[in-house]
Amino acid sequence: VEASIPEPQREAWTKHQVQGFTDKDGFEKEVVRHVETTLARSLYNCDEGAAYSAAALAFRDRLITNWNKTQQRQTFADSKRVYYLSLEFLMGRAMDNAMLNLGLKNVAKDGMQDLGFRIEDIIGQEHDAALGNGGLGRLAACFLDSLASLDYPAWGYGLRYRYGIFKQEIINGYQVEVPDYWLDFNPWEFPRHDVTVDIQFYGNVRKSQDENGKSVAHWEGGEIVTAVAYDVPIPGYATPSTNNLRLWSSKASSGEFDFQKFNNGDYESSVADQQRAETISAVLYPNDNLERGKELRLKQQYFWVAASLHDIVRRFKKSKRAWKEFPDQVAIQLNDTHPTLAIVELQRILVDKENLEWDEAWEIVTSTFGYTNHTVLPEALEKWSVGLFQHLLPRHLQIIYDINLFFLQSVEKKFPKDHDLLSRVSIIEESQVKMVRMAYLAIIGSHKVNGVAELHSDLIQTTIFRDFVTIFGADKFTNVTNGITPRRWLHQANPRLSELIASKTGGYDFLKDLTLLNQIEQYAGDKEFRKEWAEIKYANKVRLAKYIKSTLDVTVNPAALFDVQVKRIHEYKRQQLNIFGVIHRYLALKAMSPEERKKQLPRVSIFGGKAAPGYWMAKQIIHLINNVGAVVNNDPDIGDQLKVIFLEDYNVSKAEMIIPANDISEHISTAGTEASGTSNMKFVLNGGLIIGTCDGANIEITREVGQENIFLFGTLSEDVEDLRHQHNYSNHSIDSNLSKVFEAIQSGKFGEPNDFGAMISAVRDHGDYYLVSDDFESYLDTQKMVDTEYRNQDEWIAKCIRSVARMGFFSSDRCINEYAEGIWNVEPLVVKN
Ligand code: GPK
Repeated sequence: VEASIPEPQREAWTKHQVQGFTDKDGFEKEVVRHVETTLARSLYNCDEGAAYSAAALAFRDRLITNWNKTQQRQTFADSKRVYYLSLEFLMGRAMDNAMLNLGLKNVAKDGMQDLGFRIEDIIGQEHDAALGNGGLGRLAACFLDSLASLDYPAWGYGLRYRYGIFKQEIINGYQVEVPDYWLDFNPWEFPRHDVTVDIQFYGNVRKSQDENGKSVAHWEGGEIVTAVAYDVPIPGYATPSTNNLRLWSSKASSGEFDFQKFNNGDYESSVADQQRAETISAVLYPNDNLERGKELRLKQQYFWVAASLHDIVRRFKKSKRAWKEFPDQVAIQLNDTHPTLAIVELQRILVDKENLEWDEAWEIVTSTFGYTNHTVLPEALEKWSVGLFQHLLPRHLQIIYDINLFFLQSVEKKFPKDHDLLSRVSIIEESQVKMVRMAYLAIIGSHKVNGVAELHSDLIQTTIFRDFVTIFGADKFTNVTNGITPRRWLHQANPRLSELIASKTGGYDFLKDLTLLNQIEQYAGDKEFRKEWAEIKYANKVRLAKYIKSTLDVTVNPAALFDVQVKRIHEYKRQQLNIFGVIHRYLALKAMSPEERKKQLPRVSIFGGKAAPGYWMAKQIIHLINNVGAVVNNDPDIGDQLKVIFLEDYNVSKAEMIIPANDISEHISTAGTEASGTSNMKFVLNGGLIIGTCDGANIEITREVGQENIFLFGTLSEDVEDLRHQHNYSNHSIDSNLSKVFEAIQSGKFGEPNDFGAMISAVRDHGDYYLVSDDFESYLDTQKMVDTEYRNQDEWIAKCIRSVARMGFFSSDRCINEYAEGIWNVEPLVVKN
């Protein structure tokens, strides 16, 4: 590796090498220096915002020291690296995580106190980095934490959106979206104005012949947009390893800024061109489990994929290895189909730019990529019209046609004359408007395809991708059950619980090997331990109750059972089933005598989550929840017996406060629809029990914690299709409890009934696709069991302790190790301090 500084001058560099602070004094010195120089303020005008900024800058400097070491080590070792391509990274706040991963939180806490601030207030100043919608984006963030903590040489690649997921406001019970402009001050990124890639769009393809008579494609004309790298350091826990998340931002290329126009006085339109270029990375599409085929989205995808691949190839070429070694140096994981164009782009680079033969190039491509599927919902499977491709990426469309041709020829050879099969597996869907099926392209261009929980991986192999299992064999398809990082979701979100566990397991090793949690199982019967456990839970509930009081002015009793469902609002996730259950509970309470009512177990039903702005039904569900809350919470007959809370603007930092306060959490999707779920893992790890369906990772959670520690109900996935069929072809009957709920809504008790007409008829008149009516009775029965069991607090807490003890499997460390071994074939690379 070449160094820019010649040997004789390196001594000065070594002598002055930045070490970074290690103690309180060093930290304070850095904070004061940043307040007084970087921020140009002083002790006379340092508010909490400035104190946060300075502390964050101090930690950023500290991280970058480790980051430099890690990158140098990786460059020298030149071993295989993993590249995780994701359109979403839902990182949340960085500072608390950085402090904990570096083991410097106490240093910072004491230091800030010396300087006149409380660390919690300072942490609270940070704006979430919300570059994601929900589970898929948060999974990517947990993976980055695990990759660094396990010392894997890994890079994340994504887009630097100027606007992350919108901020949700609730106005008169309705969701209102407000833009999330989060880049005003972001100390966690390093702009790399020297790391740029020019990206081409539109234009046309000219073919010529080289000296050997081989046909060569030239993609010409069109427009150029420049990608600029912004690097975000990702610290591992209890290791100096600090990986890189590289986010691309778009700007007009300097060649593109039209000086002709400018000189002719057409200043406005030259600036407009500039803005058009910047639009590419301007905004995150706010859809979860839904694809809408917008041109700008495809532009985003190609922009990001092309810039990332250019970067990866540039790094590979430095090593001067032969192309066939590329897959020994590079593993690229596709987080859903969003980066599928990377397959086509690498083939294009190898064939058009590097002059490799098609077959040799294709062998390299397919050995490099792995594809993770995150959903079986048909409306979420990406398809792009051939026309749009032809217009935006003409050369890529040709390559897709060739990939498809060679693939179909191989299928034809193996399964002669099965024309139905050929049309079923063709990358091109021969519909009215021809479409490119991205999932098929991803499968054909990868060496492994995985689902994210056992049931989900089985389902993709037996339903949406079954023809591909026939063609490629079952070995190409695998399962990697999702996981979560225990650093953020236990240690950071629930420090007291983490401390209690550490006190019984001999320190914090469990944060690196979560299976060590099994050592706390022996304390499930220990009175003293249970008492401490219950105190921590209660304190977490008090904290949430205070937050509810301050934001919604509703008083909730922390002794009540806290029942939480927070996640994106979607019909398949069935928040409607939950709120119908709440209405049923309310009606039942109203029908009781006051004495009887008092004997019931008090409950707080807590909801939260965003609806995609264009998802009308999801917005109606939010509206109904809020209307029910307005009635129930103000009904003097009800008092503490039932409260219904909708928490505005659910995001990562709110999750860190809400999840530790749960007694019960709801994961009640229609069986077969939730690929995995990851909040189910977070809730149990924080000492709550689940009410859930046999879906996604709920099934494996049951296997781990034991059937007696989870409240399962509802239709099984193998019965879903038959039930749907029955709904459509026979009279679909609604049981009396659900009918009464509908009647109450239609009576106008919860606001204008017409607002909720469509929600009711979806169940009653339009086939009840999500099986709300089928599962309603068993849902109510199971909630009754929850009430009964909660009354026995000793046994309840014992169940929670046993469950936490058995959650080791769900660490994202286990999950990343499975990817590393089974898909990427990469080894950790230890960085010395
Ligand atoms: C799946 F397809 C998608 C999507 O567009 N967005 C998203 O968040 C989620 N997901 C699944 O819905 C979850 O079940 C799963 O746990 C998560 O991805 C991570 O795999």
